[in-house]
Amino acid sequence: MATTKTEPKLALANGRQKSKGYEGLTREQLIHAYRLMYTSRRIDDREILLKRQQKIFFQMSGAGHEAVGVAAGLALKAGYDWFYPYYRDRALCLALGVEPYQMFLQGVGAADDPSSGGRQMPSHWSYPSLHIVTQSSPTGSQILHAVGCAEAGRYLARHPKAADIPADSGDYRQFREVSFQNDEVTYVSLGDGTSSEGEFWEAMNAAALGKLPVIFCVEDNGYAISVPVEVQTAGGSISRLVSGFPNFHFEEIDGTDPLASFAAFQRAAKYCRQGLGPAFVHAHVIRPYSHSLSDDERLYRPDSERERDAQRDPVTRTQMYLLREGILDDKGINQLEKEVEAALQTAVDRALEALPSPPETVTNYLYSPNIDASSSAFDTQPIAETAAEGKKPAARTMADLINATLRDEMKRDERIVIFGEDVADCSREEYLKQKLVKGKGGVFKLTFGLQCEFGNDRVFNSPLAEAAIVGRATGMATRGLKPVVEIQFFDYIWPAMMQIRDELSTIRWRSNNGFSCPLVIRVAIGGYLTGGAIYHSQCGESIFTHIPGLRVVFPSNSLDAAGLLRTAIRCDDPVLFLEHKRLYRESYGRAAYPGPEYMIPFGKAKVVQPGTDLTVITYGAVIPRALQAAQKLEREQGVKVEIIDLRCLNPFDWDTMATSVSKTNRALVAYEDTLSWGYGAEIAARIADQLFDQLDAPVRRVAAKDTFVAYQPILEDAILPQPNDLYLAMKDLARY
Ligand SMILES: Cc1ncc(C[n+]2csc(CCOP(=O)(O)OP(=O)(O)O)c2C)c(N)n1
Ligand SMILES: [Mg+2]
Repeated sequence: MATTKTEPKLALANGRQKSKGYEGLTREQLIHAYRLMYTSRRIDDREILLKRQQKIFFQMSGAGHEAVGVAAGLALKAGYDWFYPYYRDRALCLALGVEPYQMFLQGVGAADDPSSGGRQMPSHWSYPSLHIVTQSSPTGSQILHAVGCAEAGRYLARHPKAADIPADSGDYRQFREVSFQNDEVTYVSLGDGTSSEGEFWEAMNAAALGKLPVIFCVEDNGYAISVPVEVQTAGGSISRLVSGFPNFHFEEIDGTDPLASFAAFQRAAKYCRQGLGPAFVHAHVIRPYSHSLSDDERLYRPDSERERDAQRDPVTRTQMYLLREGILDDKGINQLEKEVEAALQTAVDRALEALPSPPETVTNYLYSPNIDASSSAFDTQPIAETAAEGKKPAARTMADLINATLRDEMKRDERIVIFGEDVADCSREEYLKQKLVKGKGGVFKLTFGLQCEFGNDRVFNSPLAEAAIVGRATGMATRGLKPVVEIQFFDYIWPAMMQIRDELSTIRWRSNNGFSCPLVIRVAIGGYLTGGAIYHSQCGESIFTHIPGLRVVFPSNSLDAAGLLRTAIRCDDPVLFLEHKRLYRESYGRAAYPGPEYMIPFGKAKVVQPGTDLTVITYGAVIPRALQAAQKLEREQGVKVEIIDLRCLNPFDWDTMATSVSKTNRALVAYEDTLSWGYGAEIAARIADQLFDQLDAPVRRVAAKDTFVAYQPILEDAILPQPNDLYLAMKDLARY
């Protein structure tokens, strides 16, 4: 496909006079800008050809968006500011320093593709040294990361010591170099259609609340695939809709005009660098090459409309401008274009020779290659608390020890920030200072006292927006902070699911270890609450253990909670830390404070009761129920049940399970979640597969009924697995 032509008489920037200059750009910079724009368009043309020849496998063009992209690239600083572009930002990336060859390597999916090593589609940019942060494909999920990135920059400017890497810290910091600039800006772009996503509005709100230095750039080409803007955006103008957000600097520009765009970005960047707040640049652009190669816009756009767009083609407009201004003559233009063509030819030829990564590398970088949280480095002993003479140290609840662990770790590591709904003691700090209130510290009080001790820079309430909690945390973690965020109830984790499934867990893998975002999401989970009902009782851990790249931990007692939470915080992977609400203050499983260095490695189960006749594999709130059932069975029938507490669900401890089942020859898998397709189904399948010869009985499961948890306690009892259900299953299996 060729570059779209426009009428030479069309002026750039509405007839800007020569005497006005070039918005601070020199003539050489203008030529450079044109070279970048032309290169961008020609890379698209080349890729389209390569796709038709089946030499690359996907194509997404930046055509029509070149002027605004180059303008942003020239106004901002690669490797200094931070960039969360989207797939139309080819010209921006070229302006920031990405080479055409690297773009073709993306297309062929080469091992040497610096953005992903062949894992992510082309036009999904990721270049760590330029601060272009890895891109996924869901529309708009990068926007919250940009907010978190800006928050991290500001946090580090206020807490520069947090960037230090203590010698022998033994934790993720050893591998997380942190850099920041006091006046850095974070750029994030999106299409007009993407502004309909809820996360966009969550991000705008968070940026306005925090007066964060984020430039939001909406590249409005009037369509989201086939859906026109007036069907997408109420009133047809995103600028009008966002105009009420406080603290913003707003720009609405012709994004096909590089000079108007450059001037807008200069103003936006200045506003952000001064710390006045975020900026919103609404750039009207065109989309001359359909949505993608899989789309033919002639099916929904008449020629007349497409021709009107073509009149505003940024590449030809800029070319005409250079000619009219006498910056380049015909010969100069020809020469430049020839140089670009020759360079692209060489780049394509080289890229076509590049090799893919060997297939055996496909699981590399799902997790940190630097820190193995299952290793003995995370196996430390509790240090006995000193108690008054003749007295035993106090037995602490799981809630107490989680709170203590958070406090200890915050003292040790200034990169830790805690936020979520209601986690602060009191957002109106003056009430605390005047001692008018005691403070809340979470609906379960797990974060009580932390804001008072560490300040509201480090412990703060977020808006009620779960995607924003995880998305912002992901952006912060990408910069090297260690967010330990809270999702108030597991039942409400679902708005964050896109962030967890498509961002948090994929960032390291899809960027081929270029970026990572180790953080901890603490979530109150589970039922047995007598009155918790459908929306305060859910389990569903298997939905998360099904996600590669995410560690999932589920302790059943105080000591394990403390040891595993510390490992979660110090390790280098994203961790979902599931805290059973019913166990928070249970008398079962209380323990003395184990000291500030106590850790338990991931993937190490615990035999909570040894036995010889039957193995019960379980975790969480089923543990005390299984113990009760097993003790009854032993009392009544002398059956000795071995109970294994998995503690960590990904990774999980297969060896301990296999050793036990090989000894008892009988296995019962028990879990609180609904029976079908639950976590235990995988365990049961593995036992059947790998220990078939050892078994004297079928592998059985005890779990919740395949329904929701009801409010009425009698119904709740009938739905969730009870000690008696476990007892009957154990008895039956032991007899089999
Ligand atoms: C969450 C999500 N939903 C749907 C899609 C499929 N999709 C990809 S691009 C696109 C349209 C985006 O339009 P717009 O934001 O205007 O950007 P443009 O492509 O026009 O630059 C859609 C629906 C997706 N990638 N992600
Ligand atoms: Mg669009």
